[in-house]
Amino acid sequence: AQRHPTNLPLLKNEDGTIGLKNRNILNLDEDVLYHLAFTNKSIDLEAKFGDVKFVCTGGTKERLKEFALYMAQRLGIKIEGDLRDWAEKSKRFAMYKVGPILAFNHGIGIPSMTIALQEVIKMLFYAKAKNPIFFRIGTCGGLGVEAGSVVISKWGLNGYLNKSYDLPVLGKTYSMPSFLDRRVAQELYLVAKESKNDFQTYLGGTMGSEDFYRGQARLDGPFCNHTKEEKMTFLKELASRGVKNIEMEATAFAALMTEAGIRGAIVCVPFLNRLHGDQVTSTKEQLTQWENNPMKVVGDYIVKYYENQ
Ligand code: R2B
Ligand code: URA
Repeated sequence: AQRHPTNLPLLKNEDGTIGLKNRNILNLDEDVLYHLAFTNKSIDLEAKFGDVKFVCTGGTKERLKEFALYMAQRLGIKIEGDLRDWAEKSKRFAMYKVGPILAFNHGIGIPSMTIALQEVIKMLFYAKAKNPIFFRIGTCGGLGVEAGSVVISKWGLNGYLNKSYDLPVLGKTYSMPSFLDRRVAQELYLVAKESKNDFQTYLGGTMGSEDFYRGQARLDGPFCNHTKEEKMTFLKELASRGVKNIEMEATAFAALMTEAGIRGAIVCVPFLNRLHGDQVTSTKEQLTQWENNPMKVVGDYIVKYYENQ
């Protein structure tokens, strides 16, 4: 595999704006951000998004809208009428902004997430946003950690047990390291501890799998070619390597943040402990309530940031 160079010069410009190394996009008259359904010319991106400081993403539109409204309330930002969905015409994704917070959904899995993420990175490049920090809030299966707790990721591990995001490019594997920003992860963990939440918070590795069923060693998919014993051996092997949870985007999120020179963090809530089963059996009400836990941790982090300004 072709290795991504780890000694990249810092991509960020001196003023904190995102520096992208792809010169091809500088030569475009107009850049169509197709999945967001706008271009760098159809919206004055610098005027509308130049002040973005925190970017939050996650699977569903509803959750990310809720996060935007939650942050408006926590930061005392008044919203008149319904919150504008900047990507409404796309139908696929939704994007909201309240004050310095940008929130968009990324769907399920690495390909959907990387499309949304790359277009938002370009958008913030055009907007000249300074030093934005990205968070993914999500759901996951826990490994030896209880449902309703919170796991902050240190790195992503792929299905071959490598800490990398491996993408076929022109017929060859392009392998990118998948470590998350250590400082933001540590700070989030400390903020969560200080907040004395009624849920536990863990810092650990995250497996980002390419499938919800066999790819996560489940026995309950329509297809299964492994035994219960093999599943348990695999999950215990993951746990012994420091993996605390399994979701479907961690490797690519970590790798693209690194490649863009942007600090990023992943904060997830386990919906079950995978050492005890495969099916998500809790009630919708319970799951919805648990989904507030990552929002609370990220919200506390952002509020603290402004308190310390
Ligand atoms: C967690 O939950 C989703 C699958 O149910 C996926 O997006 C993920 O990472
Ligand atoms: N999301 C996942 O990817 N896996 C789980 O087990 C639960 C939520």
